Amino acid sequence: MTSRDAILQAVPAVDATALRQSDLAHHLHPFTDTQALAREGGSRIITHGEGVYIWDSDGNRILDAMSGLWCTAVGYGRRELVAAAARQMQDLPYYNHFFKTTTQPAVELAQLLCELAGGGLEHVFYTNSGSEANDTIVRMVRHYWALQGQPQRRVIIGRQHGYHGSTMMAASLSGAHMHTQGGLPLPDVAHVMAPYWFGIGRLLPEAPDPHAFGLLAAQALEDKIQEMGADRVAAFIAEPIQGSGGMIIPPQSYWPAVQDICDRHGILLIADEVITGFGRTGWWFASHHYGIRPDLMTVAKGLASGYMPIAAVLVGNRVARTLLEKGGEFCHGFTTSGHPVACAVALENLRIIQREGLVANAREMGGQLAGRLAALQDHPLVGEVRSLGLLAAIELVAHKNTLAPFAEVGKVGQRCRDLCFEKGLVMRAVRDTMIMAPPLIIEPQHIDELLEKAQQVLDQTARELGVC
Ligand code: PXG
Repeated sequence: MTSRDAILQAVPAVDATALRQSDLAHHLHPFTDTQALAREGGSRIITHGEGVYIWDSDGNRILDAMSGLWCTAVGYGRRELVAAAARQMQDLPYYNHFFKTTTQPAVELAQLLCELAGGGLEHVFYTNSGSEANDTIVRMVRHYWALQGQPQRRVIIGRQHGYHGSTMMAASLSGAHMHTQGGLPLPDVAHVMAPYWFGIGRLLPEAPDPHAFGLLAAQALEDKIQEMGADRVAAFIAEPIQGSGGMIIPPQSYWPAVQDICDRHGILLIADEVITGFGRTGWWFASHHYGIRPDLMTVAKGLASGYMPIAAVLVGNRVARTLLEKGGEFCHGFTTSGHPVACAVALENLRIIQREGLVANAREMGGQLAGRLAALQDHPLVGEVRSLGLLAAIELVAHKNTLAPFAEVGKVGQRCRDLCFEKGLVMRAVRDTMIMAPPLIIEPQHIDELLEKAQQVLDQTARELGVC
């Protein structure tokens, strides 16, 4: 019996129709229009996964080129992670780290995280989600500046198209698309443009090429700092590559210029590596690739490959020393911060990434993915393809010659996304950009399957639009 058959046998049969009805009746989904979902008959029920594949309740096998939600670095069905969780649950299913207590997995994981990150990031604060981690950072850096005798340094600068989470502060730090509900953004948050060449820079006469645009986008940060007053700005937060904003890979000129601006103004640089961390770009962290020296870093998702909810703030020496030496008690923490089972699973997950050389695999497979994507460049719907490691995007355009976007933004992307699912492939649409972030365990035959299916879906979308 293959391991897949064993899994299928172990999966209890579900009454899909009843489950879907109950889901519609009782389960409020994130970022979902329930009325529209009901019209389509409800949610697809995902029953199990193995390797790079997931299965739905109709028995369809689907290549998950999004790693769930950018999470499953080591793929689905890893027995080592199940064993690590079971062991820890047996020994100590829960304890907290509040009142002079600690647990072994939390300590070991913190040490490993600091070793992997390097660059003076030598302290770890645990949270349960990336959103909580970014909220934590804001409290931490404002406390840091108060301890430095500069309590007026409260402003955090984020970027348009940024995504830092859904809690009040994390959503405030995110781009304007996250401010339409709930009375956001909170005060003392500002935003600058994204280094998005295809979507923005290409259309600006003052930016003749990506290099010049990278410098211009960095200059927008300097301008904003001057506008706010440098002595009021606490930190700049940014994803090295903007993931859910549309896989925005900045021009090479961008990050060195941003680093220089933060250094010159003494502003803390926060790298949100929730998506880009743990090998996704072919480097342990995208900061290593770009030469970014963050003062603080947020990690989540790939940290435990999504098997457990866990995230962390990695704190550099500049901030940590002040907090430790002068800060007293940091009045912040969650009941399940550094949950021992989540830490044990994360630890084993990182050891798998190390043991199996998955960072190198991401780089190698990323090279193959880039090569295969380049062949799509001639497709009548494709305006641009771009990738770094196992992060990739295909920009769909209405007019190949002018690269003009579709009049109704997002409709074609959604259609393309739905067709992908029908063909047995998960890609995600951001506006009309198709994005992918497959598991780091991906092999050449999966890249072939991914690109064949993507090609078929693009062809069908083009046929429906009457463009080929
Ligand atoms: N930072 C980044 C860069 C993220 O991508 C968060 C923080 C927040 O993490 P939590 O664990 O609080 O969700 C994220 C999350 C999407 C999508 O559709 C992306 C995320 C979450 C939900 C949907 O691409 N990223």
